[in-house]
Amino acid sequence: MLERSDLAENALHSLHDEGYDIPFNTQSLNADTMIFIGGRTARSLDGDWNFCVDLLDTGLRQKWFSLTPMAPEDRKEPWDYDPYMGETVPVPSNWQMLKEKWYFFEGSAWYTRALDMKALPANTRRFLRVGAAQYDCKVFVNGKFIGNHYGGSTPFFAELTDELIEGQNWIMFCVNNTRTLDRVPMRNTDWFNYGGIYREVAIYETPATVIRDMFLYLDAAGDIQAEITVDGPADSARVLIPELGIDAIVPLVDGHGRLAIPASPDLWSPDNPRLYDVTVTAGPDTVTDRIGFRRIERRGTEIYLNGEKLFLCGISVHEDDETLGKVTNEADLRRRFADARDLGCNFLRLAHYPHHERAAQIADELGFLLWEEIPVYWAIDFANPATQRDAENQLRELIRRDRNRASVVIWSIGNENPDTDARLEFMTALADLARAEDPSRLISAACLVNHTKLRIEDRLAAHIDIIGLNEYYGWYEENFEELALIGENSSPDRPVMISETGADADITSQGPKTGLFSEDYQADVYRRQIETLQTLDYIKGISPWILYDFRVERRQNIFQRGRNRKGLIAGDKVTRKAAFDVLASHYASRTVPEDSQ
Ligand code: GCB
Repeated sequence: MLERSDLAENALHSLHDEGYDIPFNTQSLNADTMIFIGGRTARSLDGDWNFCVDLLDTGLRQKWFSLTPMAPEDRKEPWDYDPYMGETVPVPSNWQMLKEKWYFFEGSAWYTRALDMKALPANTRRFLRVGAAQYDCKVFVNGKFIGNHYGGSTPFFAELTDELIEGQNWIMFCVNNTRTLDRVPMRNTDWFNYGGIYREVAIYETPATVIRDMFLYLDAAGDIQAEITVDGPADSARVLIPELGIDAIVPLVDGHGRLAIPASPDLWSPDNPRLYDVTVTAGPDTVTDRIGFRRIERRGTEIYLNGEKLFLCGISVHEDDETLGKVTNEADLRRRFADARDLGCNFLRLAHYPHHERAAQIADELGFLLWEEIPVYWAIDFANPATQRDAENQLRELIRRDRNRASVVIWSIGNENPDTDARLEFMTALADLARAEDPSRLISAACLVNHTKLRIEDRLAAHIDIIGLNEYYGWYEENFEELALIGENSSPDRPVMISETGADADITSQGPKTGLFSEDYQADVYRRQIETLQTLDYIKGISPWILYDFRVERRQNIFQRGRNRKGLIAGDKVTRKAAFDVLASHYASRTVPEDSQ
């Protein structure tokens, strides 16, 4: 047993120490270590990585990361795991999708691969980027602990300038997807707890002066605000938008600078998804992006896009696939938008956590509006400062990743959380943080209805711009008439959107022909919902639940069989259910100009 070796200071201590993971929970890889990657060349580390599941955290207890690569015949001790040889898995992937015996595995898993590097050129830095790892990811390079990241769906970076050597290096990740009481989300969710490194991993080389962040948006006065953050010596940054004739110098103080640039861009909208090439240079570093400029506001109970009233014809989506799990790709994302287009949508709710960054890039290009969300879902340890730090960091990482995307119009800070004092304080801080990070978008959350008093009642509503409401009249709430009563009893002072509604339908041969879980029943719920919601004039959008059926552990009746079947399209992402057409014809009727009705 490795506990005898000099890797462990004391054999028995390492067997008995239950604080073994504390040194590896620094959360030092966070929003502050991000760099801007638009226009940079990535060296992909995707592909086969050595892999081992580690239910008991033996690897952290025994410090597997400090084992030195050695031929088996030269070893003096019997290693309990060999990071350098054995089974491999592809990255990105979720281990649940690779082997049946890993389907319900929750715990740590180790990923290891070699990386050959050339000598570090002068004045160069190196950064590792992981697109997403669910949930806690500890990074080790050449036997050294570099830091860890909390949050299953946002990217993180580790600077490796001083760590990578010329020749062969070893990168190791310990990824843990255990559901715990202090995490965001907590232990109980209505989606599958996928594990692993499921988005791309890459190395970036930058000059010594690196542009960490750039954020361009149209402000209320009609100027383009440019905010730049640079790490390294540079007095100014240059912003170029050739098609707008913009060539502006942003002075930097302590690496930060902001400038209002007068401009008259052709405004981005779903009908006119106009994007501009933007280049930012600071000293030797240059980054690029394609950015659309638009204004989203709320006044009274209305939402305005570029000064025009807006109704959000939406659909909610999870990041889930029958064979890939949470891994997505270009074709999968484009199919999603094509289906949303067929439905007549101008809006998608990307629930319940940050989706792959390509989603918003494609939405920018195709002209869809987006709601993006962090997984402050159901119960959260709202009174715990560590949980709050985690939620705030995930929100910051999401906003910094996507705040140049014109398509993203709403940051959602939570879903169906109980209205306690601790929650109000926690979520008000999130709303404030979102506004501080980004004044150019609206804030929402799925709020609560008082089902006894039959009215919208949630103290959080006063702190957000759009009141999201998840309601399942016709499904969980059987008395359908109450939906109209909630409408009559509520007089919100800001826009409301139905952020979820729907019903399950199992359209396989095992599904019922009538009643709950039948295709007809689902279609009928949609008909009745549409009829009732049309009468409530403060409702400014709907995004029913959900585009595709998705995998979830907690649904195990004979029709669900491990799936939430509220999709308008089955889990094959091809077979449309009758409710698809019901919603499509409603959205088609809404797009007829009012004066021709
Ligand atoms: C909800 C949740 C969503 C569930 C959905 C359902 O209210 O926000 O995550 O999947 O209901 O199907 O019950």
